[in-house]
Amino acid sequence: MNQRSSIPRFAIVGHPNKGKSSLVSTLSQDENIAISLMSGTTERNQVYPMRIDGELLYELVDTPGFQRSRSAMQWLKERSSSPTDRAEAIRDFVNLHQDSHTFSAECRLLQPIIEGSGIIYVVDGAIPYGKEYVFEMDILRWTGQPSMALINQIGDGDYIEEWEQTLSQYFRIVRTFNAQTADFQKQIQLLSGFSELKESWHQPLIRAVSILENQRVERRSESSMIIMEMISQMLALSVRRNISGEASLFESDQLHDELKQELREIEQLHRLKIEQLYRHQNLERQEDELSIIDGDLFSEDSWKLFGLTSDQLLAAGAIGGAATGSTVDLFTSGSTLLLGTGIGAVIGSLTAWLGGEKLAKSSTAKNSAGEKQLTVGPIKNIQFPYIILGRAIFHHMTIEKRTHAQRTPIHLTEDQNITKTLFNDDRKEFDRIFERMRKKGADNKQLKENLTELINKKLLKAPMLLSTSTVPKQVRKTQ
Ligand SMILES: Nc1nc2c(ncn2[C@@H]2O[C@H](COP(=O)(O)OP(=O)(O)O)[C@@H](O)[C@H]2O)c(=O)[nH]1
Ligand SMILES: [Mg+2]
Repeated sequence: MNQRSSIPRFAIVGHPNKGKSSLVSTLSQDENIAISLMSGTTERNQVYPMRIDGELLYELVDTPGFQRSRSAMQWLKERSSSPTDRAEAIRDFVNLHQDSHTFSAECRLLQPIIEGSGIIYVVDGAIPYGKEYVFEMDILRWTGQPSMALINQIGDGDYIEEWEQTLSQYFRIVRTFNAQTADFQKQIQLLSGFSELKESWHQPLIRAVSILENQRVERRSESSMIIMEMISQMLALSVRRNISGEASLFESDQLHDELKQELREIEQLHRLKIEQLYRHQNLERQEDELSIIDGDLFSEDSWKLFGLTSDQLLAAGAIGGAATGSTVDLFTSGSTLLLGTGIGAVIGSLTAWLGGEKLAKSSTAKNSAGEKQLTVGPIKNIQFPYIILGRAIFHHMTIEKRTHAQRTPIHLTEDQNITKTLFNDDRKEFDRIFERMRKKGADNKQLKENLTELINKKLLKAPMLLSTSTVPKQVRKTQ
């Protein structure tokens, strides 16, 4: 057997609009496959390879779906006289109708199956079984190729049991599978199911599963580094400019804006890195729907969403208090500039909790050339690393669980308890690292390594910590 023929290939077939292309997108991690309510979006067969690190694991053939299964079946029945010549009848059918308009959809979807592809038959579990499906299932059965049926529930209706009963008469394996939201485990289970369909697929698909599992671990560990780098950069960031004489309020304001802008850019850049790592290159972002995850790092929502409870703030304030004081206030009155406008209320209450600690301080000093400089930052606020880390973890979690069939903009549900839940168990460890970063500088190699490790653990646990009550549907396997 040559290398190519041992690569499992699956033809995804079924009625139009049942989520075939969605399934292909999810299983090939390809966001560029057209998914649409309009029938006929997939007009030709298209082969989508699933590759990881250049290795081809399996291939999926997206087909247009059946159009005239009833008349096709009629033709086949007239042609075949016994079960032994059915596969041949299918081949004849394709050869004869290849160029005709009438059965173009049927010919296209049968072609890869004749050539040895496995069959994945997709139905919509939200609508009831109808007689017209029987022709499709019969045709597929006649090909004699290994097959599996997937019930993809697109709407609210629930006819899953009815479908299971029917499908199990035609397919050896029947499963529910939401093509758009299937989590990693569900995808792995599906591939393992495929591996049972044909002996020569077993090894390659078991290998595919283990490569996918590795990919997941590696992506998390790379993400931890990306997030750590982001935090380290943000915690170390300060901006400065030369001034003559006393700094004006205007100059100070400008520098604060500059700091804020640079922090936002750092966050954006690292988010993009994580999205790219997960092969989400073109995430659609509708700003109004992205009020929080894509929202402003300095918006009130961010502070609330990833902010600590007042108890936690008080506790953390005791540690944080000792870490500050290295910067000199610009204004003799002792009032320090606060970052930006519009977050006054939040900052106000934070400062109250923190006993006067400010977000970013301004200071003046002379540089080595003897020039007077105004500096804003770095931000020493004890709350700050938790905000940026909380946002990063939630963003990562959203990206990690997002299938490539999902095309709606990403958004977060508002949950005031996210940070509390996220850092409930190991808050002290993070506190220690952040405190030392404030003292030693955020670029310390050892601290960065420790932080990466902690983040890595957190990325693994975050989905459990933040899980809602939605438990994925049980796998239903009929045989
Ligand atoms: N809610 C939901 N919608 C889905 C799911 N799968 C497909 N759809 C929607 O159904 C329509 C058709 O999907 P598509 O994958 O293009 O189906 P195909 O015609 O069989 O290839 C699109 O509007 C999808 O957004 C699913 O699992 N859940
Ligand atoms: Mg399609």
